Amino acid sequence: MPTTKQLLSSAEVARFTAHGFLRLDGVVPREMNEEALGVFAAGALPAVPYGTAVPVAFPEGSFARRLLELPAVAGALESLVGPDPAVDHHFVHTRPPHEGSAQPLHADALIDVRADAFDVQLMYYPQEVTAGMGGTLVVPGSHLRRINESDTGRYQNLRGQTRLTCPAGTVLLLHHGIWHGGRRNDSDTVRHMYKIRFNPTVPQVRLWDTRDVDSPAVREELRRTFPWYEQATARLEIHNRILLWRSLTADPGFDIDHWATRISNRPAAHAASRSTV
Ligand SMILES: O=C(O)CCC(=O)C(=O)O
Repeated sequence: MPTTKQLLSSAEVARFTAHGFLRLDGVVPREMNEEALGVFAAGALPAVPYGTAVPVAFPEGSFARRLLELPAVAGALESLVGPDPAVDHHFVHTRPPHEGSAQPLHADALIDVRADAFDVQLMYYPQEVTAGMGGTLVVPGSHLRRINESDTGRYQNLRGQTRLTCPAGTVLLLHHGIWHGGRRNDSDTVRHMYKIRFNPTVPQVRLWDTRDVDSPAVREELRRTFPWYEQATARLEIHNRILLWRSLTADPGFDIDHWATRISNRPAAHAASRSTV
């Protein structure tokens, strides 16, 4: 049945599962981008207690609520974190012109070992971000490599990292574990990025348009490796994605090249549990 919401496809969710982020270029209209710059410059965002429901955090008609109601944003968010997520926190990150130093590479999380749930972070850029403005650095495929917040700060550059340049009105949706950092703003322009972190309130299972769930594109996305991966450890990254995909699709048999099946095969344990029934 065709969906009226702009939900993501399975291939797009698989891409998110492999990359750890999804990019929606220029989805916010120009008038809203102009309005945002005024709202952010005035520091006029309300304080939101952790775990507040979206309608309470952002009343109808507020800037944030309208941002979240844009069909492309609403559909992608619902596909990843589900309907009615809670707002963990929100913040406007402002990089002043010629600020002199970059933010160290980090993840916005302590070691987080959840294998079947994740928070989604929305990053919204109301201006065009040029190379000189120090766009957000993201390390694709880093989100499932569990780290402790800023312990990655000693890494200066990793092969395959991306430094965001984008048109005004771009939104990124990121897995909470992604390694990222604000780069140094060498331009004459203040750069704003508005971030909202969302906690799921429902199991993150088949929340998107699953009509293409068996398409070869899904496996192609999940197999992807990134230039900074070690030769062997790359397999662990794919293994972790398999586990996440099993959980997201409620398909405990999903596998790539038998990797997860092989290392979870414990016939003796199964036989013992059968004999106690
Ligand atoms: O300023 C940026 O581009 C990124 C900042 C950020 O995500 C953070 O401080 O956690």
